[in-house]
Amino acid sequence: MGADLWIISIAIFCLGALMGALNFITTTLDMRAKGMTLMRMPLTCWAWFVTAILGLLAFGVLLSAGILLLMDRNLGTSFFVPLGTVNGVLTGHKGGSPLLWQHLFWFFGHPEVYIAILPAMGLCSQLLSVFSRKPIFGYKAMVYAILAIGFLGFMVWGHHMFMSGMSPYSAFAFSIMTMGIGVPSAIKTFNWLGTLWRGKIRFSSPMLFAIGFVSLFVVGGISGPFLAQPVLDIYLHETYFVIAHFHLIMGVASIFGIFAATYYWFPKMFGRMMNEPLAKTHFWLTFIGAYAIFMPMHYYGMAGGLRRYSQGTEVGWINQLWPIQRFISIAAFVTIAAQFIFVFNLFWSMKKGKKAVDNPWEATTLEWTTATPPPHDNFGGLTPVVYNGPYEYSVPGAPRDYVMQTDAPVTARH
Ligand SMILES: [Cu+2]
Repeated sequence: MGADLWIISIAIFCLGALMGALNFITTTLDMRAKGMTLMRMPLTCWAWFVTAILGLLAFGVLLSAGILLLMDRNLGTSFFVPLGTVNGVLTGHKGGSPLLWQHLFWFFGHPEVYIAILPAMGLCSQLLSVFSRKPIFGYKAMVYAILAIGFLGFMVWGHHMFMSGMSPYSAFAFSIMTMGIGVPSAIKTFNWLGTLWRGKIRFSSPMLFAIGFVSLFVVGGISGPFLAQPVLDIYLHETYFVIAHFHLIMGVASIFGIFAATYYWFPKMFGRMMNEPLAKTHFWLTFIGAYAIFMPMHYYGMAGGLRRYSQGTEVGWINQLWPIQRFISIAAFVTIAAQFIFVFNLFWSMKKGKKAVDNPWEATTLEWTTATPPPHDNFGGLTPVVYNGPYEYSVPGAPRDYVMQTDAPVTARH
């Protein structure tokens, strides 16, 4: 029975993988026929592509783990139940491993971090190029860095389990792999800075959020290598240092991606511009607010402040740290309040915003070649033909400072 289930599961997996591969090949060939080769794809699309693969591989594991957990709770199995109790209630089964649950959960949980942030990385790369009026620095390096981050993301789940009694040798391997993710992340960061360098920067609201994303990504990411050291992680585990780290990078940085994308594509979606002064107020309050919330958390965590405790009044030294908590709470309320500016701007601009032209940001990618808002099926039945790469800004000899992907080729940069 067990062996049959294995064979059926593996057969279903192989069939799915085969269908996915066929779909990828036919779609790629279709795109090629219209000039859109993989290396002419905007980095936003590359990031979504890799995110989709991560989603396929990671969520399946979470789903399986969830089904096993439900069976443990309801059907009398014992995948994760070590002794005869579940939540303090005696059950008739035992012999499972809670560590198995941790492994399955984090095999999903770590790639999930990249599922949240890769799309923001892709679209912020795109925005930095558009609003610096420069080609993205190192397009191919950016693509390979996304692929490397996606691949390494599946190798490092054990860094969430240093405290589980893991062998120091395994911990060392997970630690080295985790440090390895720093390499493609640094490549991306330097390329973002290289894109900004000497650009004719336009500080429109999508660009502010894209730059804010880079800032938060660096500041949130830099504490990753600290936490990747088992010896430091054993001290910092369950402290607010961890909260500060992952909220900055996975929470706020990704949310900045969502805001950047909304301000950028709103005109295309609704045919109207969002209000810039409101957008900039929203940016500055959120940007300063995010730092005001999460920077003090690092100190609170290093001083030993623990997560998941509603009060620390019994413990003297936690009492002394209470003003930090109070400051964080006030900063959080102010930052949350600032989000109502965004909500108001969103709905107000749909009705009252100034009318948008087809290509308000003077960008090069395909969505800006079609009408605003786009016709049914996006291109009115005419699939555009692509002649250029996605980041042809300040091209020498071109009539404008940008060459759209559908324009006749001026240079053969890609
Ligand atoms: Cu992780």
